[in-house]
Amino acid sequence: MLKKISFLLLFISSTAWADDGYRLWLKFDLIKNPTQRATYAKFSQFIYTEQQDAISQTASKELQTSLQGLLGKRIPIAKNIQDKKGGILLKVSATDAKTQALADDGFAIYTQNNNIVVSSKNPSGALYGAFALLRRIQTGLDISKIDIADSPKVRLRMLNHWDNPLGTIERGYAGSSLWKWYELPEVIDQRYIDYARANASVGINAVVLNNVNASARFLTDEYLQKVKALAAVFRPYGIKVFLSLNFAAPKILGKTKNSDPLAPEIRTWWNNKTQEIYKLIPDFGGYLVKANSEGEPGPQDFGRTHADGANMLAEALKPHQGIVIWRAFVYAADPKGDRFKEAYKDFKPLDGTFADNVMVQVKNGPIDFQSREPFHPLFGAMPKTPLAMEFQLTQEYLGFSTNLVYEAPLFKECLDSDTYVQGKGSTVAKVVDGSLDKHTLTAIVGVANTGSDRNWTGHLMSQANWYAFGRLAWNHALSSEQIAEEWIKMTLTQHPQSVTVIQDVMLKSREIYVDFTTPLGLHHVMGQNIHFGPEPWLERSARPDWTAIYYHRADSLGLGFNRTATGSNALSLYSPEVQQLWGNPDTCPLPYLLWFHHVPWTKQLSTGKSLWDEFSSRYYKGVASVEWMQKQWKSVANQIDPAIFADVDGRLAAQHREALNWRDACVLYFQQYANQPIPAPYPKPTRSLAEMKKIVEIYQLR
Ligand code: BDP
Repeated sequence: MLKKISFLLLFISSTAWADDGYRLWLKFDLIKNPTQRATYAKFSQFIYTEQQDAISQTASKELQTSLQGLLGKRIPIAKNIQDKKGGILLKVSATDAKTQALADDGFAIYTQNNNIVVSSKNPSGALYGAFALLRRIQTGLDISKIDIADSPKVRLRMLNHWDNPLGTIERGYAGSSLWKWYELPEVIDQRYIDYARANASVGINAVVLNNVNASARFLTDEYLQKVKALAAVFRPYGIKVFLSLNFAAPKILGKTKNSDPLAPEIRTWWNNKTQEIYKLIPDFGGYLVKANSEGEPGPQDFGRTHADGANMLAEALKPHQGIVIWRAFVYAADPKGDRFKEAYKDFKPLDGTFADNVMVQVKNGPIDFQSREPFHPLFGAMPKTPLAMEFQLTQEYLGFSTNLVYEAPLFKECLDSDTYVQGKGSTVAKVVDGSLDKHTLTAIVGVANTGSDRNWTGHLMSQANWYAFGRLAWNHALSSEQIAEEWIKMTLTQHPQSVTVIQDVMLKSREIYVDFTTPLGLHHVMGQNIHFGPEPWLERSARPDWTAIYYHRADSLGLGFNRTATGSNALSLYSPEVQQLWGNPDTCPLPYLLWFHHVPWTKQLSTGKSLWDEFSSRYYKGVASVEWMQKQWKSVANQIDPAIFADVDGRLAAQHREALNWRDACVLYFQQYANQPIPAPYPKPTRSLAEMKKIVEIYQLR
């Protein structure tokens, strides 16, 4: 009997709950409160649009199915409006007074004659407006007197997939590639459509399908047919497709003598290839290029510059309105140099020499997507070149898919940083959105964290990073708090107290991760190759700037990389105001301290503690904070779907285990140099440094 009851309970709970996370923030479940439902229903009697284009049709279809879910009734698509009231009108018009001031893709939503009007200049605007209206309903906001206008701050809101032709993903932690290359172009997986919906719902309008370490195979007819099929799925959602290219493709595919960008034969090859692509995909976006970086081919192989390479491709794309996005992630291996300065050295002199359909894509920080980096010194240093911001959503350096790290605060910290290049307020965001130097070609890019895992991102909480990225790429002025709140309410729960608890955990999560891995500006001490776990003792690698000791420079005197005038002087790449802010170890904000200074272990910091005491305490605090996150999460158990609850709960336990590894490894390793005891009240690790090294060695086994 007992067995039967428990089976029944299991059955009920798995039908009523058991959310596998597939629906992301687009759940559209029935609004439970009937009064609230009725207020929304008043404005959802019908949907009407005059537009016949595919994107507007998507907008009205999305409204229809989503509202049906939320309100529990079918909403008709009206053939005309005549005197109808109580509906939603999608209006695309460049002359509507409300749309005059909007940018492309922007929308206005207002009430008129008892209807809600979503008005925009182009069909994509209608789609984004429709999702914005739905978001208001999903999060329980009033729409009865709605009157809003919203425009994206940048033109390209783009995901970069690092996906390979055989289905693996470089730095992917959520399964294999979403793109089932072998099945394409014949089989169209429903996931492609759901992926496009999710992107459109947050305003993402461009996608690079393949890894920046690009296989030339993507430029063959075999793969271009597959790309064409994906482009057709994404088109009705307002998403353009781009490809990463291999700079040596002419030689690899065309058997040319070389791939010299100034050789007429090579230019012709690219012109022809580009024409071939546009014949298949008339709205193809363009090329993303990683050149002369980490072994990838590039123009420097032929004594040419990055601009020579980019401009050759720009010329091929120009007649088709395509663009080149050329990455600035380059760094020569110089054991005496400072990797921090490499990209600046290569790119700054090229400012003003790029064709007008070229953008240079710069990572948020000068090294490589660490948990905290100062903003990249190229921001503000190339006023004549449109710079795209590259963030990384996939958690390569943020604990893969077992660590809860909400990335919005990391993105915001960079975007809100002041470059001072045109005086106070010259933020990185203003460089990127074009307002500082009057650029209209603008982009914010995120390296995708999606994969074939049922819940898309491995860690369910990492869905929030995809969501936050889209929202911030649309409007970098939004706060991390607001974005978290929206996401939680749409994805996890609307229970007010639980929303607050989860939001608090999310907002603190990045700082907690920094504390138990790389506090006070320590960087690049992770396990080599796989970039997981601690390996601060790493002394030898294929390149000096892939070791840990290159960055932390620990010795008996102190810790940190001196980048002031007495050291590498990387600080000199910034404006005088920034140099002043970070240049003095007494006043440098603690989060950046070890990025710029070699600090004596005994130096007293602004916290009142010595460097060693503060530094080692952070690891203990970090671990304790993970325990706090676990406790907070358990406290909302009753308000969260049990399957999601259990999954996140398990991942938090894994995070705790990993945090202990980081703590013990780093504290014991650096203690050898500091030569001081672990500060009270913290206990000495029970494991030895030798044991920690063994644990991490195993991480590196293949
Ligand atoms: C590093 C990754 C490497 C990428 C490279 C890049 O470790 O896999 O190829 O960045 O951005 O973070 O090109």
